[in-house]
Amino acid sequence: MSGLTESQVASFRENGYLVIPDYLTQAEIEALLAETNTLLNDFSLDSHPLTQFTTGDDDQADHVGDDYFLNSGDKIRFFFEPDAFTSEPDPLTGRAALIKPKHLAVNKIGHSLHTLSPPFKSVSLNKQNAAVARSLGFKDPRVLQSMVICKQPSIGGAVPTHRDSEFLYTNPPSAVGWWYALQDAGPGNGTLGMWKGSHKGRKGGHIARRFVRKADNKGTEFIENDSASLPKGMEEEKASEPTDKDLEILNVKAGSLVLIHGNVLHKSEKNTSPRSRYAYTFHVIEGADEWEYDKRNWLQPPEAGFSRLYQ
Ligand SMILES: O=C(O)CCC(=O)C(=O)O
Repeated sequence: MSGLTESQVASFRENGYLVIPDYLTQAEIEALLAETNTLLNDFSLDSHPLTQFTTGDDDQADHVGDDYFLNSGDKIRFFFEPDAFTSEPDPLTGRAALIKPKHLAVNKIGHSLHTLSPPFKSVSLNKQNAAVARSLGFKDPRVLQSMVICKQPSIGGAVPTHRDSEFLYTNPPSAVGWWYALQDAGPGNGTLGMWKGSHKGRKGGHIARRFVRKADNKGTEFIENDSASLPKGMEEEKASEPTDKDLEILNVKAGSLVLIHGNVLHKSEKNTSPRSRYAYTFHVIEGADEWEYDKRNWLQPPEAGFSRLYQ
């Protein structure tokens, strides 16, 4: 199985991301969309805590702090769009109520599709991805935090600017995101915006803050990072702070893979269009001994450890 070409690796190292069109076959795209629709239609609201998902900074971080979220690392769970609810609580239940059918109200499904859903597992833990990881220099790549991000028509929430290693921190940083467009994603329906080269540098690319579980395990917060903030081998690379002229708004077709360096700054806007923007993403971290997975990360490994990509 061939991995990335030399020029693809060079482009990833230079820009901090790489778009590979037609990475998934049409049959794979259809199988993943069918599975997504089945999951969205079949899950039950009966015992659902109606957890809303925001990746917002600071004051919103508590919203992703309930047990339903914190214990979802080895499960398939459903997180709602904040804009899918009434603004006032229902007088009978005392809770905000859904104003959309549930399949149009979900922000994301996560976080272990790569182990629990056969179609998602087969596009995650496979030889092609192992070859890509080898090209990127991984010694013992481990897969974690898989999810479908739905970006529902007109209410699909924005994802604020962040670096993935802030959330899945190893010391030193090693995360890379695999992001598959399951539908066309472009300006208008909440596609990815990437700051070219922002993974590098004395300032620009540093992991300066981290998203962690609070000490009492009740909720999450951002803290200052006082451990290594750049991946091995990048310590000497210098670049200036990213500016908006470095921002590329991706326009990608369904089936494209976007590889996202864990230190690169990126975001996505709210989907205000009538077209959904389903994407499947998982992350890879270095599992070899010299990289320590942080015990305060929101997602902790299952007993058997995170899924190996090299078999
Ligand atoms: O799919 C999106 O809108 C954002 C994804 C993202 O930022 C991530 O997976 O790190």
